[in-house]
Amino acid sequence: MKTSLLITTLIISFFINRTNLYSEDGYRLWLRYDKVTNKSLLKSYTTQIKYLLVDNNSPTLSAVKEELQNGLTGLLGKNIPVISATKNRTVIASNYKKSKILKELSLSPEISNIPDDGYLIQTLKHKGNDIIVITSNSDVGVMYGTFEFLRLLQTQKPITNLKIISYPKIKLRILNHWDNLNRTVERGYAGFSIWDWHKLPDYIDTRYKDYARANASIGINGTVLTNVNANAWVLTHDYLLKVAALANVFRTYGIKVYLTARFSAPIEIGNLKTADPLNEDVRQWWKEKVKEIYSLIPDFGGFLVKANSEGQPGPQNYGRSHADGANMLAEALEPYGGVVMWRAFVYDNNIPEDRAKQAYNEFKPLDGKFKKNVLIQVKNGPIDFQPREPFHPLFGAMPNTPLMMEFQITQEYLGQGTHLVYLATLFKECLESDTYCKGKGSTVAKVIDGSLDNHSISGIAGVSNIGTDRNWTGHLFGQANWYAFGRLAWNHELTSEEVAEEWIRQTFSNDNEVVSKIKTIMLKSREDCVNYMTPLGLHHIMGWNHHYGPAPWIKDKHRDDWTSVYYHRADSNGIGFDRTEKGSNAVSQYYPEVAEIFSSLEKCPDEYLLWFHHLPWNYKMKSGNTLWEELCYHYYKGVEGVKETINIWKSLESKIDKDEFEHVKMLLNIQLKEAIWWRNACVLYFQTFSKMPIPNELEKPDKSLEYYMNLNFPYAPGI
Ligand code: BDP
Repeated sequence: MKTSLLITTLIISFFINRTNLYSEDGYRLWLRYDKVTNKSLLKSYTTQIKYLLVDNNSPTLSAVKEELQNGLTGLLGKNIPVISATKNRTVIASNYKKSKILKELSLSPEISNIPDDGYLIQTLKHKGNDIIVITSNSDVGVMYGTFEFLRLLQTQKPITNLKIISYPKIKLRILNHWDNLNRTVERGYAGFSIWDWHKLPDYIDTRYKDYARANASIGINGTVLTNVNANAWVLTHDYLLKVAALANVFRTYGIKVYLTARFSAPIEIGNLKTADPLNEDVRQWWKEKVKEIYSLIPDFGGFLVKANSEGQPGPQNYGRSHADGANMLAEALEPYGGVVMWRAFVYDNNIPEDRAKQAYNEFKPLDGKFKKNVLIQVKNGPIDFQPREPFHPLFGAMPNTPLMMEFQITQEYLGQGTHLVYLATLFKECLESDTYCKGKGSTVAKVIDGSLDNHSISGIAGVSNIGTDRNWTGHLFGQANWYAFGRLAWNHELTSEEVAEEWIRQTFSNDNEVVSKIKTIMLKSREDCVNYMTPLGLHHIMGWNHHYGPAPWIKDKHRDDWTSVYYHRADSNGIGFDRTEKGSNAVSQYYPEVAEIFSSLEKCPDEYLLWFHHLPWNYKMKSGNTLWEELCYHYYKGVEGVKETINIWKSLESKIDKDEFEHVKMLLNIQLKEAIWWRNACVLYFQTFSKMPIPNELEKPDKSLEYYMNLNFPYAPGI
């Protein structure tokens, strides 16, 4: 009797502790499908979900079936049989246009009007049977609905009386991989490129499918496989076969592939003497190339182009405009429905003009001159993915051209691979900015979703943070930024908080303490980072070339616009870039309502102060502090923020998988070290100009400025 009791106890405790034995490596991302922990919800789910019916066949619907089977088996802890005729408590996933079964049900009439990618999830009674329907007017819409349904269960939401209608606000939701053919990743901090070019097209890594699943689960429907600093070689026939092999995997999940087109490809791989976009042979070469691509990849998405920027070739090499270049490619792609995403990230150190103004100057006059299948891809801010920038003045300035948003998910300027910085707040800050281009409420979001100017195409791109690291993104919390990009691309009205909460529940746990504490950490993380790196509107003061760590002292390089002193302009009189009328007048590129705010010292938010104004060190801030004191307080506050994050994280030790807990803890310690490094280096450097003391109550840097200036990182990642 006693031994059997002991054995029973041991078995029970084995199962209770099972989760502790299993160590989590992050590979499953937010698609973990672990068994629902809330007992009463689990019971309610298992009574409502007894069978699964996926009618009609297509590769996408097979993938839907597989996902639902795996997902439900995991979440409910039991197998859900697949049936072919409706029974009580069936989940039906089906394309409305093709389904006979659904026609018999009294589905919400709205289904007929839901745009293709959208879906309806509805609970219904039919002939006495309770059923749950996931449907859409397209197969991929059924897939998006499926992932939403699984998300409801993963985040432990009730599923009785469902009627969810959802469709994306933006049409092209695209990841940009800055991946090179040798598998290095420009600004990548999560290992090497996941595209194993050498073994393609014959070897299909299982990661490709998991990559596609993850993207489909958040609505991403396109991927640019190659770096914007492009290599023409990817357009050779052998490489196109490799691209086609990837496209074959992604197609099932509604993801199109795109490539970066190197403007000089006709010379480099086509034996032509020129790449002049108005030259007939060049135009013909691109047409032939595009034809070849579509013969291999019938649903090829199109080209992303970086031209005449940072040394990349482009139409201006031949005295032609960006419109000439973009239109040549657009013409070649047009018969097949492909698009050109032409980047507005252009600036030239030979032009004696504030770098922040150059893209606008170049592109605004071209509004209306692009072919219908061209989108202009604009970075969120006018300089370059800094921890904080005002929105790019091109948003709202080109009403006749669809403008795409380009965000950077990889944290080139926000702590790279080791800082926990949740970017949804940065994305939202930009999307919600009011351009005033059509009066109050003309937000950047409405410019890029096409609603303000009735564009038929719209797009948003995120520079990927994905690599070969087992957990995909290096830092586990990097996954949250991939997730947030996709979710906001689908629906930019979601709040940063909602997205964070979804991600936490799917990634860590539905435990309330875990959810609320991690949410606190995530929501403040970007402001902490701005504070310890570039407070009050400072920008571009990072390390030379690798962009790792602080280096506000960078000067005397071959390009002024790649130095730090160009941007902070600190001297004994003060600090900041005067972009008002008295300075570079970059403010004039904004609509008057916005320009007035940024120009005025009273109205300009502290967050953008030194972006737009050069001010004396003893300038009186709204807080009553001098500018110098305020700068110090912000730097110190940033560091305190990271300390606070570490304490919150530590308090969750018993509730987080051991390996994940340790992984994040170690990275947070690195983040703290680096936040202190940023703070000390910047405060000491700026002090050489302000000649003012660090406020008394703040601890003094323990190292000298010289020490920081002598640090060297020849092997920093990402270049
Ligand atoms: C900069 C990166 C550089 C990219 C460039 C771009 O440092 O590696 O090539 O952006 O977006 O921020 O083209």
